[in-house]
Amino acid sequence: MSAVVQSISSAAPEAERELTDGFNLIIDALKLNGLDTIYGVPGIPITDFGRMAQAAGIRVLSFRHEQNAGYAASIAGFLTKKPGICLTVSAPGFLNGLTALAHATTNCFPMILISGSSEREIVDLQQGDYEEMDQLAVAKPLCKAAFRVLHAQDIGIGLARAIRAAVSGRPGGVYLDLPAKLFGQVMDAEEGRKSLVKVIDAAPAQLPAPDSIKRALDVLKGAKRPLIILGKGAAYAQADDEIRQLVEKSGIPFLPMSMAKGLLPDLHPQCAGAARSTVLKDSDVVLLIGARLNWLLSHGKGKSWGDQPKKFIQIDIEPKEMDSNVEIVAPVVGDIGSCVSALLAGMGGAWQAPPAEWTTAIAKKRDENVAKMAPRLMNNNVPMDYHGALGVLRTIIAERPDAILINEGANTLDLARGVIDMHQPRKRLDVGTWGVMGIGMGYAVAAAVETGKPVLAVEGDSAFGFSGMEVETICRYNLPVCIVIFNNNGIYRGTDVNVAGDDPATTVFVKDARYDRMMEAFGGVGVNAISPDELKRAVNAAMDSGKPTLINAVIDPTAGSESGRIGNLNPQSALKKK
Ligand code: OXT
Ligand code: ADP
Ligand code: MG
Repeated sequence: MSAVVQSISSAAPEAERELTDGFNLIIDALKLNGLDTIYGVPGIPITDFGRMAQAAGIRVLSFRHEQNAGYAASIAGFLTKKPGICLTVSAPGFLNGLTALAHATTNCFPMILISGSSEREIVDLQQGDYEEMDQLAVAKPLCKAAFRVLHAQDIGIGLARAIRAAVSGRPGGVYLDLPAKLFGQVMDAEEGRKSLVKVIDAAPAQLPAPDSIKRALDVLKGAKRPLIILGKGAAYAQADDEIRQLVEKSGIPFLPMSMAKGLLPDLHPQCAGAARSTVLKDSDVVLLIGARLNWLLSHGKGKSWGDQPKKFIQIDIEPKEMDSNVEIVAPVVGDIGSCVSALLAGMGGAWQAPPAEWTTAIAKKRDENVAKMAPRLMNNNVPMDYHGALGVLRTIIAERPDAILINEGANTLDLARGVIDMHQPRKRLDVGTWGVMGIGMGYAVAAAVETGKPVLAVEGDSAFGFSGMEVETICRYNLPVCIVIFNNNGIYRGTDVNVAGDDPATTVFVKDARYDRMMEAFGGVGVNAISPDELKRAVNAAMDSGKPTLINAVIDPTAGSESGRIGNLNPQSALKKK
């Protein structure tokens, strides 16, 4: 039911009118479009709006910092295919949320950042209003679309445009600017109701051209060493059955990008995750499904891809993505569900499996790598190394395949990605396209809220620090989140020394810090674990109880390497080597 703010009566009873206002119209518009959760931080001018939204049945989760609320909204978008909503105050709150909006856009997650803003007349004359900033102009280059609503009667259309922009085509972040004055604007309730828009078919199917399907199948048929790469776009698309059918019917080995792990289980016989270098180098035809040829795939060229000629087929909803780094010989533009279905239909009944020589070579490499890693995962060393600790977590995720794994850090990220097998789609959430630190607690809150599943957040000690205050949020909402901090006393390692003075080196933290006590401060469970056995017991207890838990896992400070597996990206000073 639409909210009605008041009824005013003039002298004549027939002139009695129901009124609504900006506050209520925004709430009604969100609800009408099934947007039932808001992640944000209250304050002028949106405090009352948050209260009223909560009273109207929208779940409003208050964070300690807008960036974390924004990351929560971004991953809510990824998990649900509906735009995640982040709500902030003006200027500084807006800017705090903006990093997450840019992150959503970069990662192709649908999200709407709604920020209150100060008085337009004063802002535009730069007369020094409270939290003055031309937020629309600032947001524009960092998101997919940006809109401002000045009149209550435009709220419905404004939100409809924001929703469509966020979820249609390549999903991304949208900014919606709501000046303070808008909230209190009053209008006739019936007119207000009529002004709302229920967005129909916000992300319509985009069918691929039949020629593009034929071309792709022709290239695939000619392959001797084909490979399918699944990216997080494939996970986002929720076309899990079609993708599985394509992989299994074709018999082609597949390589999951990190957030596509589990789309088909990592233990699937066709999974080439543990033979990554081999398949990139030696493949002759590569079918990309919802994965860009960006830095994470070495731009499709160079040493990682070997010197054999490659042919790329790419499925993507964004036509401009094609040929962005190397030539795409068979672009297939459309939504992944439709494209994969069309490929399946075109494959017909009899599809020639790839040559056994290729698949057995991959299986051999994979088995070698797995066998090499296996004994390292079983160690019970004190202090723990990454492998000992991760071996335990890998078993826990295998036993609880529907739990959501959140992962950030450098070594903590790169090693966990390889060690922890995923078994179901969209269960691994991590730093994404930018390799950004700080997604941890925001993602944890949203993952728990949106899915109702238990969450295990595996965090480097540095990574955790970017959003650590949200442990209070996790306790406040009593969410089933277990945080494991791989505490090696610093960024990459805890052993750096400043050779020139008394200050600590730039990458080290307070030695032997007890992050578990942060959790206890807010009523959650804190555990200090020094061995893999202790870690296992503590995580299992947390996952069984569903109580907010933080485990300080003490990791050997010498165990990590600079920047994990991407140390090659660090520029080097030639002078240093003199
Ligand atoms: O085939 P080969 O032989 O090559 O072997 C490969 C696989 O086949 C094999 N493999 C397996 N073997 C056996 N069994 C299994 N199951 C298996 N699975 C795979 O293993 C190898 C490797 O496989 P992988 O990992 O798939 O392959 P590879 O070559 O690594 O893949 C390349 C990439 C690029 C795809 C991959 O490396 C990747 O996805 N990397 C992402 C890296 C990333 O994003 N890193 C985060 C950023 S690092 C840095 O920027 C940090 N900062 C700066 C900072 C950031 N980021 N953000 C902000 C806002 N401010 C500052 C900071 C501050 S990290 C950081 C904090 C770090 O400290 P922490 O305390 O948090 O963390 P610690 O390091 O733990 O201390
Ligand atoms: P990864 O980092 O896992 O390699 P990327 O973020 O680079 O994945 O790529 C995701 C790609 O998926 C983007 O190019 C995006 O346009 C595309 N994409 C997202 N959703 C869909 C969809 N429903 N259908 C087709 N392509 C999609
Ligand atoms: Mg660390």
